[in-house]
Amino acid sequence: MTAQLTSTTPALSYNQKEWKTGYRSLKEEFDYDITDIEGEIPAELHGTLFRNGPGMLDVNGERVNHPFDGDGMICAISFDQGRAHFRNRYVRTEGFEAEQQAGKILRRGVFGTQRSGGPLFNAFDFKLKNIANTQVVYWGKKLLALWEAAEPHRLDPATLETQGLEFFDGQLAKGEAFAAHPWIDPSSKFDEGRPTLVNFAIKAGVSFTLTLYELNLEGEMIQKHDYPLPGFAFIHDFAVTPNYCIFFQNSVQFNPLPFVFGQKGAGECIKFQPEKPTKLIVIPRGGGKPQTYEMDSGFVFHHANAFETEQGLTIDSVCYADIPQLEVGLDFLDVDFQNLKPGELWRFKLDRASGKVEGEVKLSRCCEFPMVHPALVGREYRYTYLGAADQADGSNAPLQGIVKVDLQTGEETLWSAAPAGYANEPVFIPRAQPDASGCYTQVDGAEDDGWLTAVIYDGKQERSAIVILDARTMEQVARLNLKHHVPYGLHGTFTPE
Ligand code: 3ON
Ligand code: FE
Repeated sequence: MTAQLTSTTPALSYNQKEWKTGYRSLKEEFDYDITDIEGEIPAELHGTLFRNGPGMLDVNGERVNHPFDGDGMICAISFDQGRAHFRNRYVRTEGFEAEQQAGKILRRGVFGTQRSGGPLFNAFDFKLKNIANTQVVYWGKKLLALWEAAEPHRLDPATLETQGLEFFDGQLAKGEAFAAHPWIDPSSKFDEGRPTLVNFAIKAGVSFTLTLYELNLEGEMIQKHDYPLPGFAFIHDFAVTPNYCIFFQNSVQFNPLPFVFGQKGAGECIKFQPEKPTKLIVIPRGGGKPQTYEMDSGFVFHHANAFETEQGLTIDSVCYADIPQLEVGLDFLDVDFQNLKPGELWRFKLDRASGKVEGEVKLSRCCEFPMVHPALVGREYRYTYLGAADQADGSNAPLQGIVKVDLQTGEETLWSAAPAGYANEPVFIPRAQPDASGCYTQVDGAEDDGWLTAVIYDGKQERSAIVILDARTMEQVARLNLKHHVPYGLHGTFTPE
């Protein structure tokens, strides 16, 4: 037997000083062929990985209060015959242009960024700055940059130039939102089995409204339904199955006064109420009556997937025991990771007959940004891939790896970039070619036969790389070193065109 030395304070896999440097604005816009490549880019990998995230985290040295308030910057990494090209460009939103021109912060942000000049300049200013920073999706021959509380911005897919706000032929009214979490249903019952894009919006106010949208392959809106939403709602994502849209209405309280008087952002006035249940809202996609169920409280931003079962529904989500919020007045760069509750992957099962929802932890390693095979959205599936902490002990930490979870066996496989590397959302790209629609509508071969791509920030070299992993083995296939850093991003999509 070998004696094991145990320590009560295990060494951290990350270095907060290095981690922080990933949150510097990227002020240049690049356009170049990537030449610094380790390993080989698979020759069959063809298409573009679009990513969005807050790239501008200060205006002339005046910093945003929270990274979610940073202006949206799109990266496009195109793969063709073993080669890759990088391009990044800011979304020219109205607010971005005005602030860059003025050289100071002119708009309040939802997460506490204030206009220059103190609370008096912020009180009674309820305008939202559409920062287009959360997701980017190519649909109906349009590239759309999304932010959940406003209209999409349309971009040129080749140059990433901003073309203006998108209203889908007048189907979206000015001021109406189109959330940042669309799902592509690989075979929609509402369009003769063709793929459709399903999305939602929350309209805040004295009373809240939830809107569901469905767009066909041509980008035309084929369904739009409004539902009243009782109580205050902060809903970032949803899940979709062939027949339903599924929402978790986390139990939160909103105290508008600090927002009204210019002291806090609206998002900072939200308080989690762990003693109150989360509402599970199930809405028939054809426009029927919503059903609401109650479940144990928890805070959910992202859902991995959902599918219909004989008993009801199964929903897989990243769930927190408390809303991951910063202490007011604390610089987000000084966040105490260990003090926050980690995200965990949960499986929730709704039994319609009893109306009961049972939850079970599927991965207690700290994780976020779940991803699944695109052809299995809304269908029974086996694998999900997430950004994950390096350590397996379940404590909160920055994401430093990509984890594959086998939901059938419970097996987890980690690829880690620790100690210098920091990860975010993985995007799964099937090896098999998409069908004529340009969508992946079927699993051709094994569900995990494909690649995972992610942007990894190296805190020692202070620059980023794109990694390509083999999703079957979770081994690195290639690492494409960029010439600069990319600030930690949010979401992205792959388009095989
Ligand atoms: O509920 C009302 C309606 C509404 C839509 C009030 C409101 C003002 C809060 C609101 C607006 C919400 C907005 C604009 C939310 C934006 C969210 C955003 C930009 C990002 C969310 C990211 C979520 C996660 C989980 C990120 C995780 C990041 C890491 C693990 C680190 O890389
Ligand atoms: Fe999100």
